[in-house]
Amino acid sequence: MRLDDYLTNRCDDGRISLTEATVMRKLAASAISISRLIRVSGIEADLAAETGGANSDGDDQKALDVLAEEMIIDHLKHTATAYVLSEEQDAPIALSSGEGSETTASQNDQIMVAIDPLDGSSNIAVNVTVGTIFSIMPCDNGPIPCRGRDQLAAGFFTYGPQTTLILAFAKDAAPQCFVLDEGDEHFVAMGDPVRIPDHSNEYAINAAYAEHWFLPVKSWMAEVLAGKDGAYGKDFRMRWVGSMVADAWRIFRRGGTFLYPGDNRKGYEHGRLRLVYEANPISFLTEKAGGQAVNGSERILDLLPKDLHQRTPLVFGSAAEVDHLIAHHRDE
Ligand code: P6P
Repeated sequence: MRLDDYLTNRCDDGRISLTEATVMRKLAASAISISRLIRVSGIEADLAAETGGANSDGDDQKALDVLAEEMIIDHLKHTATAYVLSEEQDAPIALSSGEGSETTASQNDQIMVAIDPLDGSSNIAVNVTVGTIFSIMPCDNGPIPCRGRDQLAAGFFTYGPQTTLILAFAKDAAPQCFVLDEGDEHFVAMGDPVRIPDHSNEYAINAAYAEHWFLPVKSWMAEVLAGKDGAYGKDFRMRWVGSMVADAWRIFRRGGTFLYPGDNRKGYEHGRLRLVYEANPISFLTEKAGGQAVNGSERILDLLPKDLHQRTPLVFGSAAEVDHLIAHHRDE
């Protein structure tokens, strides 16, 4: 089934609003444009070049980061999107209040979209999968991000060997995966709704920071590295792409656990990832898929955002392995 029909069906049975369907269609259209742009960026190297600026993360901003954001905003302009909250901007971007909107959205049907326009963009120059993460939220009282549990929808696109999308709406029982067809025109559903297995033998963490981890993560890792002779009774393998959307896509397709914990490096006490436009969308999808997503001891989706760019430690994936980490936090 094509994404367009998938959205029409959900509109027809009242599970999503016309606004949500329209915004999703526009996000998909922007992703197709970004996918094409990335593929030629290797040819036009200046696209992957740095702009000399930095984003809120302090990351060097790439020309593609800025272009991706511009493409998304241009696509969302004529929808009932009141604000875009972007990793690349210090403050929310107000879009025209639905003027010329393609939907007859009343003021109270307006929504806002939080985006990481190009997650993992430092990998573009070396041809590693990157992606766009999005969170669709209600906009009842201005550009104030809601708790992750109150998102209307969330998902991410990956730009790699395939261009893919994983998406869930609030009333969905599980996320659905899609892949862009060979003509680069339509996202087509991939099999059944997603379920993350409770148990897995694959974890993703940047082990280069091991000496900086806090005790609960060190204890969890010691158990994992003990393999079948340890508490888990099985051996594990490690993956770390350096692009969260790539690690996340693998976890949604075959299970596993992803950890970007806080550590004692300066500025990393709360990890590296952002709550509003990285952790919340990923955690929304994770719980819809039967997995767990925590900051170590608390459910990510319960955290109240206090700042658009606030960081949070993030552990998500197979429920049993995340449970073990929670137990270590409780024990410590
Ligand atoms: P490190 C990319 O910049 C990112 O935000 C995530 O996509 C990725 O998982 C992480 O940072 C990589 O961080 O510290 O391993 O370079």
